[in-house]
Amino acid sequence: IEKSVIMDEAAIRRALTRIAHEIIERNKGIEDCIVVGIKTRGIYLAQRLVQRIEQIENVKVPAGELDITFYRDDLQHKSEDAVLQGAKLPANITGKTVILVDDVLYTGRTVRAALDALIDHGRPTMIQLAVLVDRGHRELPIRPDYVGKNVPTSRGEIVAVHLAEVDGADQVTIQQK
Ligand code: 3GP
Ligand code: 5GP
Ligand code: MG
Repeated sequence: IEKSVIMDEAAIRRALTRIAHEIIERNKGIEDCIVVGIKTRGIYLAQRLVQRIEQIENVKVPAGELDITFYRDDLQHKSEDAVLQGAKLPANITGKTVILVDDVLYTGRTVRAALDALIDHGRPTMIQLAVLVDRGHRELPIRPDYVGKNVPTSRGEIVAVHLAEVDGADQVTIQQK
């Protein structure tokens, strides 16, 4: 099977540094912002963004986590509903800007479930979305505010995101299913 590297360690590092700056610029600082990572790899990407933003702005940034899974636990989830499994969110998200972070944006169903969970929890002033890879094929009217890399894919391809914290090294690859 042919597998090609679409982001190496440096590309991931630069994309996250750029997104950190974009987040700060868009929000005119980072006051009243919370960074929330989605399940496995989104959580580590969120942590890395928080580190960079804290370095640049010299303030503490609150972080949170959401665990969203599909009813049917396979990778051909296409149209299954995404549901919340668990959440670790700051006590009060009302009046805050929540920046959701995920590794790959595909149909948008995961983000929709994340929006549900956030809105159950309080009333954020604004919710923004940051993803490392947007691979297209949206099934819902959801778009990211910050994108590491736009990767046009066919439905038969798989984008594999490897992060040092989970996989031992940073790399994004694309391959046929
Ligand atoms: P993640 O938890 O870090 O996001 O869904 C479990 C893992 O399988 C995900 O890791 C994701 O990287 C990977 N994966 C690859 N292709 C798909 C897909 O089409 N759908 C889902 N839900 N996960 C996929
Ligand atoms: P969506 O709900 O937008 O279809 O899919 C988003 C979630 O599913 C992300 O959290 C992501 O981990 C996972 N996902 C969907 N497609 C892919 C893919 O091609 N590669 C990887 N790594 N994850 C995917
Ligand atoms: Mg993910």
